[in-house]
Amino acid sequence: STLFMNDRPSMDDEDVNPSVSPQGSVPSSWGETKWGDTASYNAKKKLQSWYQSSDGNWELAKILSISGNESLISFSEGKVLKVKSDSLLPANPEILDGVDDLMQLSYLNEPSVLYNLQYRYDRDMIYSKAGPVLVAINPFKKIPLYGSEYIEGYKSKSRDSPHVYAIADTAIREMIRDEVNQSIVISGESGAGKTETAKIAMQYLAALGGGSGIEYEILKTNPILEAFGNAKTSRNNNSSRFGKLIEIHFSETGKISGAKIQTFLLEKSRVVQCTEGERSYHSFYQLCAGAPPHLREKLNLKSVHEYKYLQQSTCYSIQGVDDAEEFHIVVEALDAVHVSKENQENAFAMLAAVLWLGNVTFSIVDNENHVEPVIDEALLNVAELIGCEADNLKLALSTRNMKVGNDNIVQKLTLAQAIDTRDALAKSIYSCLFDWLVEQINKSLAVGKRRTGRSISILDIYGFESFDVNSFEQFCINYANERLQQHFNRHLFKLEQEEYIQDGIDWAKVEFEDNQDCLNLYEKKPLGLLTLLDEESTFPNGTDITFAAKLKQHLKSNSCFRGERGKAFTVHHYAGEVMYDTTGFLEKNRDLLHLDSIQLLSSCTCELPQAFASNMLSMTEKNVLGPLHKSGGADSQKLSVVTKFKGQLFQLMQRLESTTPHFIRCIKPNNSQSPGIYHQGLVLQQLRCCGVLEVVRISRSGFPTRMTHQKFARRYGFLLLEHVALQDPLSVSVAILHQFDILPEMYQIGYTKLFFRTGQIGKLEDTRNRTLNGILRVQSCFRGHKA
Ligand code: AD9
Ligand code: MG
Repeated sequence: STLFMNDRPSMDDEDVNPSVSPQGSVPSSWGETKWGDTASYNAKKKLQSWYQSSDGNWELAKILSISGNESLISFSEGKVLKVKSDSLLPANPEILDGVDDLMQLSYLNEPSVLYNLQYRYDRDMIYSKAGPVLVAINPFKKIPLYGSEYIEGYKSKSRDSPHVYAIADTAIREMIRDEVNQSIVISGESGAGKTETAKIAMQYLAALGGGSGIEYEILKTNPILEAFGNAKTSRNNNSSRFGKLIEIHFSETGKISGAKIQTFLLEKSRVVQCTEGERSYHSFYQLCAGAPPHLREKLNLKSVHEYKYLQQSTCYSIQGVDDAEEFHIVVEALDAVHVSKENQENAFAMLAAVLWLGNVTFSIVDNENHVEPVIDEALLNVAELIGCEADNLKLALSTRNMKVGNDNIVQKLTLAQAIDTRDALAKSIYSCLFDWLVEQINKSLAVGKRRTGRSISILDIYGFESFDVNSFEQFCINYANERLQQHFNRHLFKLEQEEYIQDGIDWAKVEFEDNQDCLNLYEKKPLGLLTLLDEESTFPNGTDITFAAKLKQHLKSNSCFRGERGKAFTVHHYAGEVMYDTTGFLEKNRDLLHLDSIQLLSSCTCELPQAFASNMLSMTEKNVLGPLHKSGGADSQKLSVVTKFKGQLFQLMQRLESTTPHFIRCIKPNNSQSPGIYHQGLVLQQLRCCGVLEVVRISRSGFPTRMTHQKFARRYGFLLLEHVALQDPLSVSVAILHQFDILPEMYQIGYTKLFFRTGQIGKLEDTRNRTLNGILRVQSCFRGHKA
């Protein structure tokens, strides 16, 4: 796709503009080359340049002399090299080292941007602006940028360097000023720092909107959701395995009145299956390590090493994390959101039940390989923890009731079927428990009846993932990230351009990466990845192999798709290529829980299993295989996991579309989760795929601030020294622009709106606020006198 902007930078411009261009001013010389383009730089003697060494890293060098196409360059350590002139890129003058906003760079090439971010990163300035977008580079260590002193600083505007607090502050101000709901959309790869960033934003909102005590509860939702929804992966020791949108509501007076959390697709498979080096959900390890003696006894808890589900990976602990201590933090948090002690124990009992279910074993009971669970400690513990007869549990795990014609038949299960049934039960109990917790939290945070105010939503989903082996979970996670990337593109590129065109503004084209093709690959009907997956999932004879074959047959001509050998296929995502292994795709997409299992839960004497069962029956009726169906899930009416997920994502996007978005891009500087290591190639790849540089280009040449003539006149008209009352809004607007000496190149007047370059409106807002405060002071003085 193309994007339009005015002032196409000239490639011939040789002069470096050495003056720091303050926000809002337009550098007279762009001197930039195309993003990623290493050619077309007119080398000049004595200039600082970037030279890409054989390891791919960029180094600063000075041009000593030029002859023909070749330049002699010297490095700071004294080395001299003869290179092709067109392999050099211009570097910015030193005075621009470490600027706050990439918009201020005279040269906006890859090495300059990388260097600027690294310069700041080395000095613990992990936040930078890329036009309207906040770039956050994960420090992987504690840095002293947070807490009340900083919050106060951003609130009072005595601090203004890029920060999550500054973004949160803008969101609050714009919510109040424009009376529009806001959103803070955080994206980035797995381990880039999204969840931490979301918490930092919440901290700021809680501090500014606090007072009622509800802000404390809101902050306490984090340890709970992280305990039950995060796990150690090979990418991130605290990886979110669910997506989360938290909507924080404010009253008219700007105080928090409540909040609502929505979660997306928890990775269930982790409960029963875990890769080497990773862990299952934190909650299991925390419970086993931290439960007090009476609870240990009541739940028959053992150490983590005794549970088969946890034994699949030999990793039981995380460096620097004390699971027992975390357990106490979670309990405290559960107290804070008013989950009763009784309910807390009920919830922990469900965790224990899941762990013991994993230890249930089977033995063959006839010569047709049918099995029954062994009646041992594990089975008896599960029965006790969920509150059912051991015999009923045994039946549910070894038989299946089916209706054939008018007859009810009881089918015995083979070992593989029994294990599937057991694991499906464990997964359902866990995911129901997770949903139940979210429900409890939402009850506690519920917005009061007077829902008059506005809200700020914070979106933190699982980041883009690419492992050695990628399965159904990555397939869904990366799909969600594609949707989010499109939202980003739409707001920063497409809508921007459309508005210029509509309002008759001068502009010229600029390219940006569009990911519509990849979304089409997923969503197109009837031949997209999702429909093909659903179709195959409903075929009784469909297997992962037939699914893979079908993909190859129908999608081979799609440029974002590549069939691989065997059961694999590759998708070309905006963030890179990912090869998926279709093993388990169909089963995970069907996500069946047999009616026998649900009936078992509903017959339990304990409260939670009953609640889970009725929830499952009411909400996912279609996902249940009951006696009505023959076998295997041949019912095409069932709502599959991807279909449900797609629906959720569409809804999410709709909700976000009704808000003013603020974007934060988290960047992971290395793959080893270590502080102080800045891997240029890795950072570059992330900057490239999320379009950060194009955003800077647009912002620098575009007019990011806009207001209708009417609104502008209404808002600032009273500041006019000469009264132009009763005049049309456009004349009033023009008078204001003149009075404040706004330079002609700093704005454009469209048919319906005024468009401003960055920073221009700030001057007006400041004067307005000062004047208004003055008026308020006079008024309160006046009232004081009267009283
Ligand atoms: V995933 O997609 O959920 O796998 P995230 O959420 O992007 O991922 P997360 O916020 O969990 O990453 O950050 C990973 C780790 O980086 C954290 O556990 C911290 O140890 C570290 N981190 C991230 N941001 C900061 C920060 N601002 N200050 C200090 C940080 N450490
Ligand atoms: Mg996360």
